[in-house]
Amino acid sequence: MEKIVVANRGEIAVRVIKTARKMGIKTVAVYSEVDRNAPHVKLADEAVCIGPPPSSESYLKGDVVIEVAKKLHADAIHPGYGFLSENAAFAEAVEKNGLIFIGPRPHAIRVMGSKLAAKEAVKKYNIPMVPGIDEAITDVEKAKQIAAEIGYPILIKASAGGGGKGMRVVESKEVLEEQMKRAISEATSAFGDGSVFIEKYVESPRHIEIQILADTQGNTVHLFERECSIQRRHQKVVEEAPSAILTPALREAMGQAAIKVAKACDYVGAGTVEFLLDEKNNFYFLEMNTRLQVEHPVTELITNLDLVEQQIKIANGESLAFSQEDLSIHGHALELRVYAEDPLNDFLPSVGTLEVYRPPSGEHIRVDDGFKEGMEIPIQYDPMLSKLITWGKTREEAIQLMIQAIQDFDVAGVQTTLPFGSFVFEHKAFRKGTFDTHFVKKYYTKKGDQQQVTAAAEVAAKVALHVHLQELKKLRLSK
Ligand code: MV4
Repeated sequence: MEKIVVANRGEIAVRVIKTARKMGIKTVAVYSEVDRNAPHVKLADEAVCIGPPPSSESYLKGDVVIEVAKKLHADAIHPGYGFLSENAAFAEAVEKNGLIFIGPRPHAIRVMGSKLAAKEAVKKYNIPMVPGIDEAITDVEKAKQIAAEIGYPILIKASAGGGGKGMRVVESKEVLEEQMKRAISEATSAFGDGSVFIEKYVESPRHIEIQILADTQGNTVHLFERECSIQRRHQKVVEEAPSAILTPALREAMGQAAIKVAKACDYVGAGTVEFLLDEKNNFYFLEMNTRLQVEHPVTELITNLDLVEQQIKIANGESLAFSQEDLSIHGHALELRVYAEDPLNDFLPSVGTLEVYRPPSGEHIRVDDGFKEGMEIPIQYDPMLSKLITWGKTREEAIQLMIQAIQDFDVAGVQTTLPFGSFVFEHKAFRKGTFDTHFVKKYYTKKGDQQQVTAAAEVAAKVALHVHLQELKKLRLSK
């Protein structure tokens, strides 16, 4: 592989380009009109403008990206995450044009893109799944019958869904019909596919996912778990590896289940198998993400592997250079997603110019970003500014370093989720590891956050006063 097109923008485009360079592979950036001066454009060996700012007219234009790759004689396309990364038709078109798609085969993307198809595929592999049905349902009476069998509360899910869209909790049979109709209509308008199914609702789950790698020779390994329970409205904010609560036995069981899920769809490349973990530590397969994920760095820091490098080697037909026995967990890693959002204003995007942007640096601090000071934050895309990642020999060390790194991160011009990060990492429940997916809803109030801001301001005022008085003293003494 000599040249790859990076079909993405922002931090992940920068991330992919850096590894390609390390491997001596040339890179081509594609960009929209609003990204002309973006870091990924400057970093790549070549860059091609592919259209106007809206994603639908630029970063989602698969045919245009393929044209660029052919014209510039690239060998492969790395899709990053989002945009074209989980588009089976795109992966297929890439292959048909004689190029390499750095990711799984179209078949795996297609199967895992449908929750019902995914359930069907893993059925014969004995993977624990939440009690429920594995086919689309439209008949309300039949739904009531099934719900009575599994017991309320139940959850109605859209087969094509993602990010919680088309999902409805149903507490009793009286509201089932209404909720089912809503789920179907939501799924139809959001995905053009109104297929819904029913599962037992797991009330206080943790979200644990397993990273896997599979080569074209049939070797599949897992790279342990990431804990992603700290999220708000299906948007992850904090991730860590390993989880604070998995035992070696549970880790091994989940790892083996993840490998079986990967085998069930003939997976190739880097992928992630999502599980729910209930209060009794039962785990259930949810879905598989057929891409490199935003939170992959925490896995890199505990395994000392470069996942983009692994993706490229696998796409190049190389077999994995290690087996499961060679892998182990080193220390603990945390990631905070720094969004240009205002935590005091319901996390609404905070638009504007990055007047000040000075990320922290130092040993065991990693910042993955795609912005520079002075840049305007385009409103057309995801408002994630950067990922702040820390590593420690222990979880406690990683947390302390993270709290320090957040304080040292200077951003002005827009509001960010940095103070929200401090709230999480200082929280007792987080420190103890006793949290689930309801953490933010349960503990985070604007008032609490404002109190923290006020407390910090008070400390700052006291320090300023103290310094001022010292200066006065010095002045008097020097007279
Ligand atoms: C669930 C669940 C409880 N019970 N399924 C949310 C998005 C999709 N990936 C699956 N999701 C869930 N499925 C059953 N049977 C709770 C969630 C869920 C969730 C899962 C992972 C991370 C955060 C979440 C937040 C709310 C609900």
